[in-house]
Amino acid sequence: MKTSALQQARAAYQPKLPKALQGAVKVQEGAPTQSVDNQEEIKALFPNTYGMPLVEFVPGETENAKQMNVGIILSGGQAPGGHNVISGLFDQVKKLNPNNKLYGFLMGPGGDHDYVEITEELLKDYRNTGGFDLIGSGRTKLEKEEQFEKGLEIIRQLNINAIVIIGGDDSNTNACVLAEYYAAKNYGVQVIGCPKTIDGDLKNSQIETSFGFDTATKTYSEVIGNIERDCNSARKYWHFIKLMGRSASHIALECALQTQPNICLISEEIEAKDQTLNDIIENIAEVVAYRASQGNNFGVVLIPEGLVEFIPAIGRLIQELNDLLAAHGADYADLDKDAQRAYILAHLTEENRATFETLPEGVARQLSLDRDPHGNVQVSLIETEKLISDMVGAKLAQWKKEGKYNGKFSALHHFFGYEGRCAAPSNFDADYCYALGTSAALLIASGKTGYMAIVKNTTARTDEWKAGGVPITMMMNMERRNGEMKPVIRKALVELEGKPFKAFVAQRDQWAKETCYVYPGPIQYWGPAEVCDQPTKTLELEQEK
Ligand code: FBP
Repeated sequence: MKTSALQQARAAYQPKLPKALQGAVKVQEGAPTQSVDNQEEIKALFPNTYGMPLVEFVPGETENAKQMNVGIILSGGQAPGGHNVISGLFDQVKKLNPNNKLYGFLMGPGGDHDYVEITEELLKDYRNTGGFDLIGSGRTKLEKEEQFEKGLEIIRQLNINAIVIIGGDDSNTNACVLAEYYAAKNYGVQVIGCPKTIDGDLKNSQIETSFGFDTATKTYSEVIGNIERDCNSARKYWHFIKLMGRSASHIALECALQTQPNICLISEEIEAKDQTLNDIIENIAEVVAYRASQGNNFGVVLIPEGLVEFIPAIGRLIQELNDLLAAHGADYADLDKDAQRAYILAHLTEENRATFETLPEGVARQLSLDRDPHGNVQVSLIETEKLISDMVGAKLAQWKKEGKYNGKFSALHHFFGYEGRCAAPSNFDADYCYALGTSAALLIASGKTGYMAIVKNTTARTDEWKAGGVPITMMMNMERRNGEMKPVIRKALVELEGKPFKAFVAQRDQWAKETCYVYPGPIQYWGPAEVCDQPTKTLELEQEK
């Protein structure tokens, strides 16, 4: 593979490991755990993997690990650092026993069981790089018994003892279902998860952050900062920037804390305040009008991609559409576009029909298309940034007629998502992922299944980080998916009582009126720790003692 000079220099970077993982380790077990909610239901669904203790790795005598072969699967959207999870896993598996083997399953959970053996020769060009291209990824949902049984054929053929699934909340939920199934059948195959997603919504009392969030938000913040500087130089455009993140607004919030834009919408706040689309538009238009009155016909607005789902009236509509598509998906799929719209209008309740009819056709259509394999609306495909700016433009035009506004409004649109998902991992993500991979190997060696690898204390120096595992059932509750109640890992949305949101609220009025842009610049790999090794502001604020 041809590699760039930066990649070659970066390949030589040896990720820093927590002290506890540097030498021989032993497992320290805590007390039995409970799921975050619906304990009786979750316990009944996971009789073999419920209630297990938290584990931490501490320096000590490693028990003689038996020889093991491990399979690894990347699941869902790319996130910077995936290759370092594989590197950490590979190095630790080989350290435990050079005869151990690591197999990478190609193109994710739906990949027909094609595989490659991971060797040092193969891995060397991928260490500390972004992307998942070493083995590829996919969004197939692993949930059916026949998939589990089919998987077992290749597992037996390669004599695999454990599978590591690197994914977000949905993929780790499925990892747990698979762990339970193999445990119930006594197949002797362990399943370990790893917390991945740029969205930052896989976090809780045990998982401080999901990997990739750090690099992705720093990458977006660099570009937002560049746009702000352009905006502040030309002084003639309003930039509407949609940011990935699926339902949660963590990415938008983190980028706002880093770049101080004029406006950042937070979906969770909009839902809590029961705001309508019109409320949102008026709020933005007021800021535009105020800035225009000061001679500033420019600005930057950040929009989380999941926004529409959180506008309560649209959220209720999506819920009903989800149930409708789950129940009648087959009849509906065969209809043409116009007939689909008519079908939906005929089946919706009155309130939701009224909401559906007020939406621009493109948005309404997107809400009524197929969900992803996990039942999510594909929010990255909805052009919310255009919807919002068009409506703001219309509101300002109306105010102009009424003599309430006399500025110029020229809007530009951007969507940042894919640009950051495969960026070369920051030092934080490179180290964090390597430690997660190392922990996953140690969880396997200590016979665990149904656990997710975790690394904590991540705002301290790397050598003070703590590594271990959390039973996946501990993070579960029951939620409605595709029209049915299912056990799932609870998604972490932005907490309105949390410190990151409060820090944003304390400053946003000033950012709206004045021009307070901050230009973070590109991720740095070499140089002083305060430039190269800083975690996200979200993590710093959340972990502040
Ligand atoms: P994961 O939840 O799988 O980590 O994916 C994150 C994400 O980047 C979301 O932010 C975005 O909505 C979605 O993937 C886009 O999906 P796709 O890659 O299928 O276009």
